[in-house]
Amino acid sequence: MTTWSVDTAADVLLAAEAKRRDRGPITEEWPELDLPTAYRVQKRLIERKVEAGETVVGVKLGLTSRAKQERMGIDSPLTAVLTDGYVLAADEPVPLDQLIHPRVEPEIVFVMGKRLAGPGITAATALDAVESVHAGLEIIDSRYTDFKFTLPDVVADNASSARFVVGGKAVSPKSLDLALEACVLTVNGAVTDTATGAAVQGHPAEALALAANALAARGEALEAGQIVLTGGMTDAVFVRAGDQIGAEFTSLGSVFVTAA
Ligand code: OOG
Ligand code: MG
Repeated sequence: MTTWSVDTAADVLLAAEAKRRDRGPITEEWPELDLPTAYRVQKRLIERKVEAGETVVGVKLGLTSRAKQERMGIDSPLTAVLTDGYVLAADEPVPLDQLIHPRVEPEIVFVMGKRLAGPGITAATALDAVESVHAGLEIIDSRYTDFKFTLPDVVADNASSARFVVGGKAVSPKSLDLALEACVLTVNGAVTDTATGAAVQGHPAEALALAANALAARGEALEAGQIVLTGGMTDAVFVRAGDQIGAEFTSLGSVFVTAA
């Protein structure tokens, strides 16, 4: 029997990640895990990673597209924290031997030029704080069996974060309409899904504004230099040994990951 608290929940999730052992939703054992408490668990989990030597490099949004919301059965966006421990270099294979059941999703990524602090941030103000826009792929790996969770469960699990890749091409946010930016998701060269930036809250800058405002409610802000993953544009695809998965964009360039 686990005596649940913010600390034990963070430790249980970190152990599941380290041991590659998935588990049932924490809310089944600890129904008191509500959304504010879940964000405290997420914060504690990140504090532990920082104590272990990792550095916070940004923020991610999750469940910002209808494709993701329908697949996961949760219709409300969330935020999570990115550390350098999640960074996968462009030429590095997906470390299948360190992950439970990884899935890959295409994302539009922002690098912040200025600090962005809510409340009251609009998409226009948000975009004004962006330095550059990039193609991205996120590798998610829920610590919950079969990716089955409630909103507080997934928030506590730092939104299934595992790895992410940011494309090397930097595009000015002023030079393109991100709602119309198209993305083709490929697995071993075959198209599996397509979307435009409008899939993400109508416009990825709306997702960025949402993040700034949600963070403000918890006394936090986006800092200059931080990376922001705006959320999967399509449903995620499982990655298996030998796969090459690509996100190919109209103007943002392409990113690929391979699994050895
Ligand atoms: C939760 C993570 C969601 C996104 O981009 O929507 C996420 C999950 O799907 O396991 O990263
Ligand atoms: Mg994602």
